[in-house]
Amino acid sequence: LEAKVSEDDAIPADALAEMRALGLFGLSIPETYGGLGLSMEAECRAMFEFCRCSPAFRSSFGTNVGIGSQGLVMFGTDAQKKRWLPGIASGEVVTSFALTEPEAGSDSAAVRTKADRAVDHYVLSGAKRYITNANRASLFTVMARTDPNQKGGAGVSAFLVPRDLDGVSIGKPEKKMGQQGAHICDVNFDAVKVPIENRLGEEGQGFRIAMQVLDRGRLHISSVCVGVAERLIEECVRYAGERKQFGQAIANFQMIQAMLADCRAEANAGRAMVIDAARKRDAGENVTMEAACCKLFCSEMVGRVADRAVQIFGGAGYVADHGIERFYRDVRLFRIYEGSSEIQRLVIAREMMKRGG
Ligand code: COS
Repeated sequence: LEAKVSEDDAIPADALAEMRALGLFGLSIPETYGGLGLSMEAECRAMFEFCRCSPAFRSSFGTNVGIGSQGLVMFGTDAQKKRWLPGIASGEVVTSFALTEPEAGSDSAAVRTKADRAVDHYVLSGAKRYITNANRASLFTVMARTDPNQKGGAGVSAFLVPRDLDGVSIGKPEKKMGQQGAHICDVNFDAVKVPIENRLGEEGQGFRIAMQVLDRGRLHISSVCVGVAERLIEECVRYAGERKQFGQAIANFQMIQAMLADCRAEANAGRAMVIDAARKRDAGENVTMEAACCKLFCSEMVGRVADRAVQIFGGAGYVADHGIERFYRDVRLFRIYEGSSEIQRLVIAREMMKRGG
């Protein structure tokens, strides 16, 4: 289906239904609420396997498993969890994470969307940008400023905002470089009345909630990068064995072998890093630095693997028929979303200063 999904910019409804039936939307949702309740390590291992296909498929359930649900899983009240998690786990409710704004990308503490407190609700106003799955979502986790006197993260709170509240509107999906079939849109809030019981955590905790959700999300994305790298390596080994030049398979040439070997060594390193960090998170350790290391290394690693894949396939890698150029475009996003490589380096260095190494 990969070529069709890319061509149509949509995943067919029956494939989505099959993914729901497999439990993919609820991998990380606790079993009490109808999910599979996988550990971080198990979730990452599932992604190593699942992501041997076009990343657009993962994106369809990725927000439910990760950034769209984990604020609720980690910081929600029992009532909030009972209300929403079963629908998220089954895939009936698609979730989305609304942090980024036109003027708040890497500097995510600069959000301007505001939530003014009234008697029994907040009035939410502002604009969010490049929000994954916004066009399919029925529930948003929204970070908004509740204290205009606090400039940074301290004035930000998190809210669970159902799509059907008056004043919520969604822009058209953006035309993108890759990952067709996965959509990002603007989301606008025009004086939306959000009930007080929809606030996630306390007032002023929203930025920290977002950061903790992203720590986890960055591990998830790293495992996605490993899965995609495995697929590309498989394609490269197959093609290098089949393609003949100078009277023999190009796999016999040492310059091709060097590229294959570099791909294998780096993918293995990425896999080992992810498993190690996931195990630490499962053991209750703080993995802010480890998750950022994984995201930095794995997203750059899959970029190098995709680049070598185009080189090994040569002209065939550049034309659309083999799908290699599609992966080359798809993987570029991994170095940008859920924190760019530059932000990962910054997070790593800050944690090193705190930990003394
Ligand atoms: N876990 C828990 N708390 C965290 C945290 C984490 N991972 N990261 C930061 N915090 C806390 C800090 O401890 C600090 O708390 P105090 O004010 O009590 O000291 C507070 O949050 C503010 O942190 P900091 O001063 O580090 O914030 P900065 O504005 O300097 O920004 C970066 C931090 C740049 C790391 C953050 O804005 C970031 O990750 N940006 C990228 C965002 C991103 O990934 N966007 C992608 C879109 S979402 S798909």
